Amino acid sequence: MAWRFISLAAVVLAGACQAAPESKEDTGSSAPAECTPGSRPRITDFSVERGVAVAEGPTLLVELSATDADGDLWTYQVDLWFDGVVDGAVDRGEDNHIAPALVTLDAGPCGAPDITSEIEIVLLGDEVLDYDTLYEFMAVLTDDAGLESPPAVTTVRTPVALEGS
Ligand SMILES: [Ca+2]
Ligand SMILES: [Ca+2]
Repeated sequence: MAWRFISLAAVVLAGACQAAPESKEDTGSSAPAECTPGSRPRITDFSVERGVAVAEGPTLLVELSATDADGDLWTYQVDLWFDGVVDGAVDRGEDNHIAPALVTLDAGPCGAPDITSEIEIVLLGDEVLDYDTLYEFMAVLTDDAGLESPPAVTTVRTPVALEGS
């Protein structure tokens, strides 16, 4: 189906390549030896806010932070779903799914334990997301190993239509 919006992803990587200064006293090299694959990522912060108006229409700004003990968020994907019923849950359907592109960071295995992602959604029309309407959004983050985070849910009221649109 043709989506009436576009998505842009940007990322700020925090805490990359910092060996956790835990008690184990290795000499020499650091993090990788402690990095055991297989932990699920966890979303630590998730918000959807009204963004700005660009030429194509008003935008929503999705901000999401996540952490993963095994540091494999150097490649990850954020999937979003939305619905209009604020009940703390959103079905994983196809018609209510927004799938921004995969994000790949310049960090080696185990080098990306914490990420913050900003995704801008441009509302190009009212066929998918109505203007000036309260929606519930759910995010699920998938790490490099394909492990999914537990879902995070938030709400946002979409912007009003631009003049003349
Ligand atoms: Ca992981
Ligand atoms: Ca819901």
